[in-house]
Amino acid sequence: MITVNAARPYAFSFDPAHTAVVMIDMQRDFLEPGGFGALLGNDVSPLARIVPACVELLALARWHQMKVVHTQEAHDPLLADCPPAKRARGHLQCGIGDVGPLGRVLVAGEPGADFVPALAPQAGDIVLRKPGKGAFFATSLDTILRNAGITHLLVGGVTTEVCVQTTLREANDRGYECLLVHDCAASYFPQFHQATVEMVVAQGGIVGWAASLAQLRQAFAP
Ligand code: TIU
Repeated sequence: MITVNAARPYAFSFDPAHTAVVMIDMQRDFLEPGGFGALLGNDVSPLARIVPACVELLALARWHQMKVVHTQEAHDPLLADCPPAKRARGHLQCGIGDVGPLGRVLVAGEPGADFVPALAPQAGDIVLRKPGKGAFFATSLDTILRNAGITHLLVGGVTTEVCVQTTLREANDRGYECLLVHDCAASYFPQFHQATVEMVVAQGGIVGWAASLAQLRQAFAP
C-alpha cells in the first residue's frame, strides 16, 4: 500500500495494482492555438505548461504498473453523439464539427482531437472517447475500471473545473477514491483551477483528495 501523507485534506492510501491514472483530454483542441479552447476565446498557454508534469505522472504510473486511461472529448464525424445544445453553445463562428485550423473541431480522427505528441497513448493504455465533459457519461469507463479491479484513481488533465472536476464528481459518486494531482491539471482560468482544488478537498474531502506530483512521488520513495 502506498500512502501520500501530504495529500489534502488527509493522507491518501492506494494499492497501485488497483489504481488507474486517468489523464483527461490532453488534446491539441484544448492545448494548441487554433483548437476548440482557443476558438472559445481562451488563452491556451496555461494548459501547455503542465505537459512535462503529465509526462512524469504517466512515467510514474507505468513504472509502478498502474493502468493508464486517456480520455478524449470528441464526436463522431456525423455528430450523432453531439447534443444540438452542446453544438449551439457559445454561438461560435467556428464551433464543434466546423472546419478550423486543426481540422473539424472536436471531431474524432481530426488533428485537433488527437493527443499532444508528448502524451500520445502507449501500448496497453486505454483510450476512451467521450461525448461529454464527464468521462463516465455515455461511455463504458465504469465497466472498464471495474473489470480491471480498479478502486482508486489518480487524475490529471484539462480543464480542471470542467472535464476534470466533472469526472472526479462522477467517479466519487460511483465509489472510486480519487486523488487530483493538482499540478498535472490546468484551467484557462488560474483562479478556477485553484478554486476547484479547494472544492475537492473541502468538507473532509467531499469529492476526493489533492496532492502535487512531488508529494505523490515522495510516497513511492523507499
Ligand atoms: N472549455 C473547457 O474549459 N473545457 C472543455 O470544453 N473540455 C474539457 O475540459 N476537456
